[in-house]
Amino acid sequence: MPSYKLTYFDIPGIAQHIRYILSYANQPFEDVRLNSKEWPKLKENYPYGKLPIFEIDGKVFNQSNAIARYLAKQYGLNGKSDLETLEVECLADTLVDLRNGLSAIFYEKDGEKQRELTRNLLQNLFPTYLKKFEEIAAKSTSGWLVGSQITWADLFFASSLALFEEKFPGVLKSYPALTALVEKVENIPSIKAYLEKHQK
Ligand SMILES: N[C@@H](CCC(=O)N[C@@H](CS)C(=O)NCC(=O)O)C(=O)O
Repeated sequence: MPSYKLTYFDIPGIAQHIRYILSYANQPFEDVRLNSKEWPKLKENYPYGKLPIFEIDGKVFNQSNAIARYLAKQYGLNGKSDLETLEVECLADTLVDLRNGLSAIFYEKDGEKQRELTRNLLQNLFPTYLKKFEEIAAKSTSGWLVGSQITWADLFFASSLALFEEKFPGVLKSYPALTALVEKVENIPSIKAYLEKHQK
């Protein structure tokens, strides 16, 4: 069995779904969390100066969703057909579009611009994207976003939506199907055990 090591900061951020996928599969992995205060000194040691990175038997890979897709495939979390996989990918990439609206706020140094980005996130991006995601989740008969079984899209959505709610409490309150998805994922025994150990 290969050895897996995930390196990121000590936050959910853009690595939480990778941790969820590995935990869901009961796959042992080294969960390395760097101190963000020390990051400027460490940055040059990492490809492109960015995290997360994922090591498989010492070989280094970057890009969170390339890593997530690879692992999802190993564990059968990629949809049951090519068409389902396409649905999963479309949802994941659309979620990245929304999440970029959140990260832009954290990268913006100018206070006024930051407030404008936050306004745009709360008044435009969240309502537009979450309404559509809610419709998709509400239509599901399985309780999962795509098809009849869990995919990494569910793990990606649940971890990201929980992060949105943590940053902007109440943001999910008008979206019961999305809230139910977060709860359903957080109650999967292996995910629950992971969250109890690391966060909650
Ligand atoms: N598209 C990349 C984005 C990587 C990225 O921007 N990572 C951020 C953390 S969320 C980072 O390393 N920031 C530290 C820096 O740029 O110095 C991915 O999905 O992995």
